[in-house]
Amino acid sequence: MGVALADLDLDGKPDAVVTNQTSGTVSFFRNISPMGNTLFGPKTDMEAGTWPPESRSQTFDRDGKPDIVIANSNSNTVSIYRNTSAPGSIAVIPKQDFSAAPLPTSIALGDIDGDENIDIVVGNDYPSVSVFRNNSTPGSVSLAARVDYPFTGNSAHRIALGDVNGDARPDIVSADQYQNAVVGLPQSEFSRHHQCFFVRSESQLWRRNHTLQCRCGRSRWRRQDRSRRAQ
Ligand SMILES: [Ca+2]
Ligand SMILES: [Ca+2]
Ligand SMILES: [Ca+2]
Repeated sequence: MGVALADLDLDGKPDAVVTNQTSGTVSFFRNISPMGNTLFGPKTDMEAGTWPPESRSQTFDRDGKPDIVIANSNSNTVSIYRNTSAPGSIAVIPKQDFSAAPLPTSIALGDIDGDENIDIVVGNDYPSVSVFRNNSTPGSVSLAARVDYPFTGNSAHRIALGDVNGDARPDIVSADQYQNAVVGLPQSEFSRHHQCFFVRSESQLWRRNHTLQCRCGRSRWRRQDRSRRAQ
């Protein structure tokens, strides 16, 4: 089960979207809270894939209305619900499915290639990390074929985006569920710059490099590792 908050009907109040793994559905709750209280209206259920663990919200089609994306772990798909709500009423079109790598479990959203369209990054338990470049136009959601990246850990179970190495491009960081590790995947494929993978054991995160593979150029993270090892 996962939850995302987004003002779907643009009434100024964040609404809730919940994925239900057992039933394979997504529930939409409109926020009807009066000042000082928390109250959601009756849920509206939509069909999802099989065993959806996570949801995220962003405006994919640049129409100003936040859309919903979910990962379906057991059907190996990512689904997008395009938001067609009007103020006071939540409405989305039925899911639009995109083929994912095996066992997609986590989602992070960000503009990977700098074209101002929000892209979708999916962490897969198999393990790998997939990037779906957003090709949407206003009123229509479209994703390019996913690009899969190898993952040095056992499971890209929870991922996040951030500029880890200071090059002003979002990088991918994942918690590895089964290896007690953090795995970083600095962005490179779109910019043709460096690409590195590293794994550190959780208990020795800042003391000793556990595993390090680097396929190119300079890495601030690698320099940090060396300095730590010298201590
Ligand atoms: Ca709302
Ligand atoms: Ca939208
Ligand atoms: Ca983009």
